[in-house]
Amino acid sequence: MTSRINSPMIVVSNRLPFILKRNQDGVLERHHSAGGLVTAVAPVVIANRGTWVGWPGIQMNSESEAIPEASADDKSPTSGLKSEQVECVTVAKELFDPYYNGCCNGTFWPLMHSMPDRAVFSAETYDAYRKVNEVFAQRTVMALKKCLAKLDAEGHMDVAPLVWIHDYQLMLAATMVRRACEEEGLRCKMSFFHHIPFPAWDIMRLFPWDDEILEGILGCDLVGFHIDDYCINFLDCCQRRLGCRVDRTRFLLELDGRTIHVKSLPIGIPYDHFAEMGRSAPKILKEKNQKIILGVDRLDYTKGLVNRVKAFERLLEKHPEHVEKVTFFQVAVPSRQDVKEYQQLKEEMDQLIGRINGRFSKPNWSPIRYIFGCISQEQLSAFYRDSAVAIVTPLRDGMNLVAKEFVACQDLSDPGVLMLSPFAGAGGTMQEALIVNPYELDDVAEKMHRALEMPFDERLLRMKHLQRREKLNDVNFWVSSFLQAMGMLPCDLNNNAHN
Ligand code: ADQ
Repeated sequence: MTSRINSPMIVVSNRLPFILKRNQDGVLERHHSAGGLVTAVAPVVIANRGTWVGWPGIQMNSESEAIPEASADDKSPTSGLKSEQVECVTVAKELFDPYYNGCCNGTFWPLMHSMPDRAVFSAETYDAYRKVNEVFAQRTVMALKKCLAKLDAEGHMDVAPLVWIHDYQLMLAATMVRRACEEEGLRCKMSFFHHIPFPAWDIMRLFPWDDEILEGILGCDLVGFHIDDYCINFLDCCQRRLGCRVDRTRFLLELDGRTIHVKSLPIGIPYDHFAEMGRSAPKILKEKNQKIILGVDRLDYTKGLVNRVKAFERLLEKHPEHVEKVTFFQVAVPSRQDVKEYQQLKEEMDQLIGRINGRFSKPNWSPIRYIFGCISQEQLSAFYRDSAVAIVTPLRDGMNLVAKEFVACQDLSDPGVLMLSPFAGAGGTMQEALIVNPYELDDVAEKMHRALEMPFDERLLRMKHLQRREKLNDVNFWVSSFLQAMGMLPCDLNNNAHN
């Protein structure tokens, strides 16, 4: 169901909800970009005459170069998004690199994941971050003005558009937009959703300009995180760094006479879509009685891939009965390959997997199969369904959607087992998973053994509960919970989810 709200929505995210590519003749074409956020939010933008502000993924020829309409055979969720509903942010490469690779991925990503030793603090890249946020804010204000002009022409002077800013790449934009609105007398409601963890005060304070970041986010009326722990960390930082008055029971805080709501809004997946893919995807080929332990992640140091592979090696050492019976299948999606840390991680994985395969392989069996690349959603769903165990063991993760997608694809006639880190946001609610500390390699190995040996009845009981919860708390529920928190939806549209 597409949520109909009374106000147009302006979504602001680093990337547009589709990818732009040039064909051989240099003409721009739209390509589908998969992901639950796009699937859930694009229909709301389309149905409510909204706008999406973002970077198109390529260098445009000029600021005024036209965005193409969707092609006639485009069946993706963004096909109904007209080019006039897209506000394209163009930034020169010299500025974009220090903003994106430098500050977003080199500073905020490790800092927010509580890995400060990996974070680089640089006045230069942070300055680029400020400037790029300013460009996004200007584009957002342009979109807002267009929106208000239409509303005013139709006599809807009482309707305030909703601006929804996404993620750690844009933490300063809200305050910049608010300032412009105050100066120019523009009306809007503003919200921010943070997709990754928010760290504790003693980590956040390491960032030399932490006060600007906190104030930047507080330009909003509603600030959303995946789980309560991140909300509490954020409230704590605002109280201690900015001296805000904070209500820790109702998650409210005050700044300059304004009240800001902080709320946990755990994201879900397009559950029915994955469940259908799980039913229809062709079976994967594997030897009879062979079991698969599956890992699916972007190749990122927060995802705990190295620990996981080492734990699998211990499993083979301690439980040799699994040799030739179990294969560890890891899909690692290339990510941020311009950043040195990510190149080093790739080398480390290549060497580690090469060593373990060299040590344990038999003529007809290798312990680890490793894909460094993307696979189609259909293949991914088949692997989710046909694996005995999914191992989702990030060292830290905002939520983690792979855990949820695995659950949605399960066939209850032979359900798999989910192993999950407590340091993922998902670890807090998916309690029927086998919860395992990714730093404790012996325990990970033992729990792999337990998962592989788990009796059918226990697998079924755990999986039934997991499926029920994820189906109720899907991505559409997430969007309507958000809209309700912004006062955009009546409560009865939002009454059916449980833990
Ligand atoms: P990510 O860090 O990207 O997201 P995650 O939540 O696991 O992490 O999402 C990864 C997505 O990529 C999944 O939807 C998955 O299906 C897809 N994917 C993975 N491997 C793939 C492959 N080989 N081929 C095709 N698709 C693949 C950030 C935060 C998370 C948070 C999300 C949403 O870091 O913590 O859950 O945003 O808020």
